[in-house]
Amino acid sequence: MMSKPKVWVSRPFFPDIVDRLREHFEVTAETEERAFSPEELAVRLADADAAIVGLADRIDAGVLKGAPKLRFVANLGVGYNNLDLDALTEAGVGASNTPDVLNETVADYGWALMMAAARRVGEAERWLRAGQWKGSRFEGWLGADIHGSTIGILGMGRIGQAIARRAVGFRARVIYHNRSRLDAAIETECGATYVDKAALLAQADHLILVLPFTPANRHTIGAAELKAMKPTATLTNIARGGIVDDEALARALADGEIAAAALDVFEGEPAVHPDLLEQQNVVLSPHIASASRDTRRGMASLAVDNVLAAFGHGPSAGRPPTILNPGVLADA
Ligand code: 8YV
Repeated sequence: MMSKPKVWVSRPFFPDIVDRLREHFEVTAETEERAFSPEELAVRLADADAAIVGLADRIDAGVLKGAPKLRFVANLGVGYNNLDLDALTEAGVGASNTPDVLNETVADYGWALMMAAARRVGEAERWLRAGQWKGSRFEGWLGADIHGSTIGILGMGRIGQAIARRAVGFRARVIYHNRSRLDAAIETECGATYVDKAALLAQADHLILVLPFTPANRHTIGAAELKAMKPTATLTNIARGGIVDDEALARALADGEIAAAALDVFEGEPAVHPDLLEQQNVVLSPHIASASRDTRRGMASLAVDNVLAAFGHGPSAGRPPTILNPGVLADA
């Protein structure tokens, strides 16, 4: 009997979903969630035919050198800046991500963070828990309104569009900037107006970042951009750490250049810049925008579907549903 191909699962998740692989694969699943060094990755991938990885697992040419049998890598996330897609394609390895299944959940959380920053939810709770609520001050805890405000979205992909659609009930105006302008019909449906980056920074009462990380996007929001924002504005980052210069942001928050911020992602996470930890007017969240029960199951299931399909199993056998480099399979 031919032995089953081997799949390495880099972190523990929903055992019933991982079990779907067992009929066709020999599964090695890590029991602890942690980051692996390139050397550790190479050891784990040495005889793997497929892998399910996450943001902390950097798969590049060096790691691929130690993984001669690898044919497919499924990433547990829509953002895949942890994968060197060119190197994977070059090595003939297919790769997939988890788009769409998380759009609405991440959009919900973007609003939650933006509203928490605007209305100072975290700060106020910390104050209450510290026993400081001795009486109410009429002019205490003043925040910024969301309703009737101008919401600026930088990066208008599927998640950005889901955020824009939610603005209707708040009677908020939505402006956006993106590498390319959306079709007029989509702009109308999302109720969003295209502006250049300078206008976005100058006009937004609440700026939210939803763009993918590329080396060119590093510190897209730095000291100069923060200075260009309104002193009453909030900034929310649910995209990737590194898009914001966290040190410059901490300074801008301390100096009152903007009113508040909310961050789900950090450059160098899980480490958080110490200057941010000093600031009260920033909501800090441990990269959980997609973490609803249903959505994390949907992402896991999609990753498993991609691996199964890449090896000719399941309803989309031969056509991994969200493959990033389909040419690789066509060439196989
Ligand atoms: C993470 C994300 O993948 O989808 C993305 O790009 O950043 C998240 O959904 C998730 O936190 C699992 O690590």
